[in-house]
Amino acid sequence: MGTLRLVLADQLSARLDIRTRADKETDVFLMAEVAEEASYVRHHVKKIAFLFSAMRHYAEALQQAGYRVRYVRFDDPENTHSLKREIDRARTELKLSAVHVTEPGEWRLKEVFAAMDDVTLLEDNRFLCSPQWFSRWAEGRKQLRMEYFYREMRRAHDILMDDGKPCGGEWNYDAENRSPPRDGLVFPRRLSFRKDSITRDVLYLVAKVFPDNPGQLEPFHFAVTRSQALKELDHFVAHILPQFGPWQDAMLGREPYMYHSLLSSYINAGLLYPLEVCLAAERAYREDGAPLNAVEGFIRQVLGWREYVRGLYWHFMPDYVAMNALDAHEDLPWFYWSGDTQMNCVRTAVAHTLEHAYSHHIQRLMITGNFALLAGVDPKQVHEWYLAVYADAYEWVELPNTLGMALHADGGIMASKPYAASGAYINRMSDYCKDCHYKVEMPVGEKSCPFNALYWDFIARHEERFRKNPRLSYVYANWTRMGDDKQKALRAQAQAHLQAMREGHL
Ligand code: FAD
Ligand code: DLZ
Ligand code: SF4
Repeated sequence: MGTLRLVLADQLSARLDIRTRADKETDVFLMAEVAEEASYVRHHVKKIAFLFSAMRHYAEALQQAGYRVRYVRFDDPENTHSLKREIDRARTELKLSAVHVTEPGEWRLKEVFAAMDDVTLLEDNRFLCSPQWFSRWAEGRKQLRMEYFYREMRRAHDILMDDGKPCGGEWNYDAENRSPPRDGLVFPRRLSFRKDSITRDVLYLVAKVFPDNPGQLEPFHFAVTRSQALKELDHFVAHILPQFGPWQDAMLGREPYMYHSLLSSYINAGLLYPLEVCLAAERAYREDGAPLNAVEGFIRQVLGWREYVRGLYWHFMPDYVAMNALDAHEDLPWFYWSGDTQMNCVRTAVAHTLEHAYSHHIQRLMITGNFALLAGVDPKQVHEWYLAVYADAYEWVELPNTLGMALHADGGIMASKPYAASGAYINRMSDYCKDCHYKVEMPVGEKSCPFNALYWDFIARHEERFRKNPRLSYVYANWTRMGDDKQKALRAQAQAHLQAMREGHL
């Protein structure tokens, strides 16, 4: 008796057990483009197109390798548009009862599969840390700091280690990775992959079926097969990784990618394996002279942050999604969807997002995330925005980054202090402020940079919670030194900015 093997859009990996254990004679792979997955948030059109095209290419590769595949297209008239119903329809029509699925990346889907008869969940062995290992690590610790988790991962996987010690003698070169942008930086060209007939069909479909979803479909540069994604990895390692280090936190209006890898969509969808990505970076250090601060910084993101946020997600779900420790209730301003704001930093980050279904980490954290934090926007609405607009977004990775890292809504499980910053930080790390309607050096006044007053209002609003935090003591010392009049003026200015935000003219 054969098995039905469901492959989700973010499980396009030949090395998963679901594939290596398949019997070509008796088993059938099921892949389905369904409205339930395509519309549980208003996904960016590029995200949908990337995933549908990558799914269709993966199904074709499965068939070419001799497997039996049942592929349900979005516009197939029989499509029931739900994964559960598609499983049941396939079971009946193919007369197969046992179903195998790799653990999905979202709690809601895990619940769906867990409630079905005769569905077996297989471990997602692409990750370098299992949820069980993470929970054991987390047990009994007062603080779950990424840095300690990362060191364990380095040891366990023997990555960037020399005789049991970290390469270069330090675990972390973060301090060398925070340079502001400077004139004369040169940015290597990025790859763009030719659109074949599969991708062209998908682009046509998505334009027709999702006309009101956010984002632009064209230009469409994405890799949609494993071999293309491997080219993207090689290109990054050879031409961009050496510069990844110093300018990791820098932002430039004309450079949506800076020296970032653009690999997250491919790793998360399964076209690349996190381990091979880390090993490629390590090879560049050992064999090709790539600087250690760049290589370590990059590996820390993949082996450290990526695995750590997944561990947190499964450890704290389902409660995590409802956390709102800072009691934030403002509605998400419309300019997150339209980019229609006079704040040049936010406008640029949103414009990059709408064009590419991508923005780099510091734009996500210190521009759109920071603004939502300071303005007190409802975490659930912010979470849904991040989950919708980025091609690499699935709840396991997006939620801890949004709720924990950007919004501090988990009360500090993830970050020991909120990533709150005023305009001065944005001005130091970017070129946005010189072209802005607002004046970054002004604390109050109609044209004052909104990040300034909102920052101090945030500090004042949460004084009880944060005053005793040693990492914020200098901030509260400054706040106190300002005196009553200045404090009142800043807080009134913050209210004026918030009112403008609510009325749609910030
Ligand atoms: P690079 O800067 O080149 O980093 C290399 C790789 O490291 C990435 O490809 C990614 O796999 C990994 N990585 C780096 N930082 C993180 C991190 N904090 N968490 C997990 N992996 C990380 N990342 C997602 O993959 N999906 C998301 O939905 C997502 N949502 C985010 C939401 C917010 C509010 C914030 C602050 C961050 C979010 N991130 C998310 C993390 C990070 O911003 C992206 O992984 C990164 O911008 C992807 O671009 P890149 O591949 O060029 O990354
Ligand atoms: C994100 C997404 C979208 C847009 N569409 C599909 C789909 O049609 N079929 C499918 O199998 N998966 C899709 N996905 C990805 C799933 O939502 C993803 O597996 C979950 O978010 C869990 O990570
Ligand atoms: Fe952003 Fe303020 Fe700079 Fe304008 S002045 S770009 S709002 S930080």
